[in-house]
Amino acid sequence: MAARFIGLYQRTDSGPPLRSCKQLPDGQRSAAQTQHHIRVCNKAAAVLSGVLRMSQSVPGKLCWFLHFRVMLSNADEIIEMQMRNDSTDPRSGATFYQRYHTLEDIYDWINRTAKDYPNTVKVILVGSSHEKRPLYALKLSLNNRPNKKAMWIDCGIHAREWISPAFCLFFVHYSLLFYNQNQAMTQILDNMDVYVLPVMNPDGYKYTWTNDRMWRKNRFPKKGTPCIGVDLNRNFDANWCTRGASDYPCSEIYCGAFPESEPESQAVANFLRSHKDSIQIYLSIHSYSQMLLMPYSCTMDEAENHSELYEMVKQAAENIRRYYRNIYTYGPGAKTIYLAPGGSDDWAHMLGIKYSFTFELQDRGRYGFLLPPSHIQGACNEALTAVKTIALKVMEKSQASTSSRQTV
Ligand code: 0X9
Ligand code: ZN
Repeated sequence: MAARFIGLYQRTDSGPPLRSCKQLPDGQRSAAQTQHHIRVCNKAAAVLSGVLRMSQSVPGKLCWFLHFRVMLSNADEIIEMQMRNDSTDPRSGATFYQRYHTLEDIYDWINRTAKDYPNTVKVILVGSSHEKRPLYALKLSLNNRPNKKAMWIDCGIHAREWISPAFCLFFVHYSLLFYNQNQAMTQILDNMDVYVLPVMNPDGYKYTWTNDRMWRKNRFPKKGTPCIGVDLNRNFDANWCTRGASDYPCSEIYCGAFPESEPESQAVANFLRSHKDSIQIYLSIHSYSQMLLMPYSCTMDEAENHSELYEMVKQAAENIRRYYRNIYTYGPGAKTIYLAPGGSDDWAHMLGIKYSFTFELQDRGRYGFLLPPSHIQGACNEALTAVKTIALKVMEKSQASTSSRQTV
């Protein structure tokens, strides 16, 4: 049975994490921002990232006092609208890249793109998921220069962050369309290949379209518990499962049985390991909260190239602000957001990919994971600005170091 969402909520207390609560009566779906206080008992449910999730009754007698504020009272309608938007609705003027897409549509799009650009786009099967879905990455290679460096971008580690795969699709489209049109893009693609993995967690993504729009983890069925899924961004070997991750399989930040226990994280880690000499930049796209994060998230320690990374995210945020009047915060993950070990960005950095980042795209909480399709374009443009800023800066640094080596 699909989980139902009756609203987006913000907790106004700082009580313990909710394990149990009761469906709100209809009468309580009142105006946004009004404070509510209710007693809730014997329902498996949770308030996660501002979303009050409901499911069936559970035995036991657990009651909580819940204090909350309604942020979005029509979450179910919004979800339905975003799914309807996938089919070509003649009333909607939105283009393909201004809509969200099902996993099947994304697979079709991958094949179509490779067919349409046979000389520049190659499909690479990097692995497969628990439920045996393929993990396809696209390699964009705009010329055959020898010893080209590369950038890796992955999207959709977290299933419910739909803007993330939407960005990967947009980025590929933009690169192919604007090579030789946009100066920055041309320079970047002349100097580096780009690997784009549009959906790193296909099982989870599929599940958000069919069962539970707020699903985050993969779909690993843990034997001996009713709980499913590992948080792939806690499953990499970077201070794995320390503070900021959980070894409790029902947790949203469950780290898995051991580092890279999951086929999805292992596939990405294997690919990066075998291409680490060419891949210079690692980018992982998430949402939401408008942040440009750099290592480390798994420790409060500073990365050895902290200052150059900080300069890059700062400049990227300044460019977004200048061009789009939108605010992004930036800095090392642990200090900017929270301690979160086992993440792909920290692991890639420790592997030697020194320019490693996580972007948290729009918004700052108004719609959260339910970002309306009409915001896709704006969110993607902002992220693209950050990608360009960082890639150009990295190129500038490598060119400077090559020419200084040549002059010595
Ligand atoms: O907690 C996460 O995995 C990311 N935030 S999200 O809301 N998209 O879940 C932040 C990831 C930052 N980087 C690492 N934790 N390594
Ligand atoms: Zn995420």
